[in-house]
Amino acid sequence: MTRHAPPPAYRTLDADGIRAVLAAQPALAARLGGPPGAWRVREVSDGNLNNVFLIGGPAGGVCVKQSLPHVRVDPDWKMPLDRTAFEAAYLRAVRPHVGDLTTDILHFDPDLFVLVVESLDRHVVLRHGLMQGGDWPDAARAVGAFVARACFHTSPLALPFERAFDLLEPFARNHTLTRITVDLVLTDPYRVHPRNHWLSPELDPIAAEIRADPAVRRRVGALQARFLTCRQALLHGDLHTGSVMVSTGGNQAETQAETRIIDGEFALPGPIGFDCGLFVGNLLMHLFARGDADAETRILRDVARFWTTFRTDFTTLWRDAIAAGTAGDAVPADLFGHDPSLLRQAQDDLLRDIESDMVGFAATEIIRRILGYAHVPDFDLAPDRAHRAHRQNAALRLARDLLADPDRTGTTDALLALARRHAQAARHTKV
Ligand code: SR1
Ligand code: MG
Repeated sequence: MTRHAPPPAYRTLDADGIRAVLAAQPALAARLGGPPGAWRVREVSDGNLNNVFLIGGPAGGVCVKQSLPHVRVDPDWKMPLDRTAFEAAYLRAVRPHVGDLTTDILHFDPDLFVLVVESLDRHVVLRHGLMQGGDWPDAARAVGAFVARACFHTSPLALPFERAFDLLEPFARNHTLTRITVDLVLTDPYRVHPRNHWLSPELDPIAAEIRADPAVRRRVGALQARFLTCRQALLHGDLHTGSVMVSTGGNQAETQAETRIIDGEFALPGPIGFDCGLFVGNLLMHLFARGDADAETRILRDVARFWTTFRTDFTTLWRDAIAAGTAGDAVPADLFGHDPSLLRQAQDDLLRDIESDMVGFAATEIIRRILGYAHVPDFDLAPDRAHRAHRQNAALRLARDLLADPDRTGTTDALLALARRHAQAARHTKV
């Protein structure tokens, strides 16, 4: 799917171009209703890579996402267009298993690299909602359920290996975006590189410490190997809080708030703990960015809820498939002579590996979002530069400790305890 020069039919769409593309698709035109001239086109591009528009008509709305031949936030960084094709393929692969935890794909244009999905115009990006002080107590559970279902059903735990390999193979060619992850997430922060940057010289010592620590480097090497060699399931590949939409009005009083996982363009075969770790790492950064006791309670609650839901749902799906005789080739029940306790131990072993990967990848996500190329805006919540540096420093120290001692920190309980300790220490240190 990788192409380096835009195909002749490709052009970057403006509002009129979007109206023309939608008008040419009768089902989309009917969904919007009225004449194309009456459709409102609003650009809502927020990520680093693509143009995104919400289109509203008298009858309804759609969301249009188009790949650009470069990184959206850096036009000098040229890039092939195939990422929306991977996102469309990811949606097709997981939607049957996750239903309304993601969006319905309405149309994909392979010449324009335009993906049309349901409009989520009554939702906000979870990261933005959290930054505005909102609380979505069910969102972490929904993301846990999403990862459990999407990963279980695309793995050889659920499928004969031939079907799993056929499903995963096209995503192994998502080279451009996987290269971004290998470089920006898992490599750059551990070397001196011009793409790295951070906002305050106060972070120079911890950045140097992280780069120099042999235990950190050893663990990062192991995580790089896990990421590139452990093809457990089809991953979302970029599951941060900017890839989660929550319905507005969601707060403790609203129990029916909806959660949707979007933006699966980084999809690839990989270790399940990578998706878990990106989500958890972004939750933890929000905790440190806010820096108050209330955020600590809510975010640690969400981390625990995410993991508990993921673990419970994944295990249940697996046990149900075994009971129904439909499970895949990996860890087959008859290997254990129908000894249920031995089978449970084998399942616990695999879940422990995922949990330990989750903690490691959460740490690498924190480090790359503070010291690498693509930062998160959560730390802008700090009242001034000194507080921002202080909070980022605390998050980085947590991440460093998680990487340096994986045998002691590789469980959710250990992660929660250490995060609490670092958050409280940061609160009680004078800035
Ligand atoms: C050049 S892309 C930088 C980052 O933005 C995306 O959302 C991914 O997180 C990627 O690492
Ligand atoms: Mg994205």
